[in-house]
Amino acid sequence: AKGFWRKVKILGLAVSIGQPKKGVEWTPQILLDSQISNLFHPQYEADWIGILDQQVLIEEWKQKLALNSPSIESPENTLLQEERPPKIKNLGELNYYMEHQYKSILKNISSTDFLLSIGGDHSVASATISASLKLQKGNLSVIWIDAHGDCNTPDISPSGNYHGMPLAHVFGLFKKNPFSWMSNFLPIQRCVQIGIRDLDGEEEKLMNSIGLKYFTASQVRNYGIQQVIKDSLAYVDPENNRNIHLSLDVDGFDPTFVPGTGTLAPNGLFIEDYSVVVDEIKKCGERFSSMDLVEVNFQIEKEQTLKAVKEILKTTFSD
Ligand code: B3U
Ligand code: MN
Ligand code: MN
Repeated sequence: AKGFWRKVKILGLAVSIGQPKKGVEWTPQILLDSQISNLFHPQYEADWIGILDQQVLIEEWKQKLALNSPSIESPENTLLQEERPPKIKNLGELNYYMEHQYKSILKNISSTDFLLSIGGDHSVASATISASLKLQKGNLSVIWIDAHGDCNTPDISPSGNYHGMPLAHVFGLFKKNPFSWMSNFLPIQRCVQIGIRDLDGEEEKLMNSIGLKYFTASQVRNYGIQQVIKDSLAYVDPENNRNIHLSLDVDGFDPTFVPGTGTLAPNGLFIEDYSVVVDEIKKCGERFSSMDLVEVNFQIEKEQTLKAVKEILKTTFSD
């Protein structure tokens, strides 16, 4: 839009403990070093708030644990550890990390800034969405691009990896909320997913039973992306008055476009699809208020993936 000016605050989320593969935690520093904000149209004034480093925060968490009583954290996990794997792997560490993330967003971002969170794995989304709900006084809808549902609960997750659960968590579907700082939840009808093509059995049943709206990658091909994003926005923002958060898991893209990600799923989206999505969301103007860019793993593949990430950012922050 002409004459549109926006402050973009970039928060690096160097965290990988929501899933088993190393590499995603180095992405924020690599993108900071590649001076990604030079790709943005001058109408966006971009600044890095900083990078939250899991190594530093986990060390801090361990020190606090040692100082306090040994039984302070995650009693559920320690009790059950012998019998079966924990329901959420690295629960104590994730809780500590994401509480910092949540508080850092509330401290550094105003409701008129655009927040760009760069992960890291997709775990971070429950905290970015929870913080954005708080900042926008509950007035928030979410467009979630992913090959996966990320809608497992601890009871049904086949892996125990939290990056497959953040959406179920932020919907308030966990039997018991393990994160005491998290108190803002997203109504299920304020979210739509696009690009879905790899769901777990129980997860799919849950998504269907709660009436979560999603478009599979094959539906995108059948209906066309323009129709899909128009329907999606009409569904989550029927009166054109909600703030929009875009949670972009790069495994939503086709592996030939983004090969550097931990869980590849064939037949995904391309930059042409994304460009249509973002153009449509940008019609919301300042109500397009935040975005996650997650699951980028340059350790798995760097050359094409860095090229792809630059194209994604350039497309997002064009005029
Ligand atoms: N649904 C599986 C796998 C998975 C979720 N998200 C990604 N992979 N990237 C799980 O572990 O919950
Ligand atoms: Mn995914
Ligand atoms: Mn995901």
